[in-house]
Amino acid sequence: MRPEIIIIGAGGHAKVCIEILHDSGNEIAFCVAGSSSPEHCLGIPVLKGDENLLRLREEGYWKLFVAIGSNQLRDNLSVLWVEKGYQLVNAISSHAIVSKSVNLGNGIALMAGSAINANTTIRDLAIINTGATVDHDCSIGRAVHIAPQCALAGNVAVGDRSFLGIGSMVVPGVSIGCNSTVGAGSVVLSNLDNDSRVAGVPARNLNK
Ligand code: JB3
Repeated sequence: MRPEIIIIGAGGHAKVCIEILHDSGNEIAFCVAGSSSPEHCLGIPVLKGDENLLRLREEGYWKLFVAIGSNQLRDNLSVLWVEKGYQLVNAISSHAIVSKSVNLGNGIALMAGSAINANTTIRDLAIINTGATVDHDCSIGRAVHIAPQCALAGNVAVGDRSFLGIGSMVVPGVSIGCNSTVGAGSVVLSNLDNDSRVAGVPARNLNK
């Protein structure tokens, strides 16, 4: 079995995750990305085409990090490749502050300056991006992306694959449904259904 990590993706998100994984002592063998990708991503060779993931698995690689910002694509690719025998690792910056009572899944990215407070749950494939804060007793769903500088107060729930844009804020106790989008800089004051699209201060529904 090979100890080096395979990264899916070779774009901006992959660069940040590669640095975090390197800084925490991991070796990375290859990125696997689309046909128009560069030859290298921060010095890591890029293999083009997902057939490479099958070959690498047969060669004994098993640690995988899916470094793709799109929530739906990150979720789909993870399901596919975990079924083929890969295991998802976490990329947790040494500059993230994570309470010891936080419950973390797999395949998660916690960027520099993020802070996760007591008794919060972060499910598989979530991204808590640079400088975002998630306070006590929150529940962050699978393949959620909390963009840079967001602020979630206590007891906030965010459903699977939802996206909170840069600098958005959520007041205490609010629940955001699955597959929802909160525009940059919004302030969410009340619960949101699944598939919501909101923006503004206070956040208003864009679906209507
Ligand atoms: O906002 C911040 C701080 N970061 C954003 C991040 C969360 O999401 C960033 O600014 C971007 O908006 C986005 O970063 P990402 O996902 O790296 O986007 P991009 O630079 O477009 O790179 C996408 C990568 O995924 C490329 O290398 C594609 O080739 C690769 N890709 C897309 N589909 C795929 C597939 N790779 C594989 N192996 N298989 C696919 O199906």
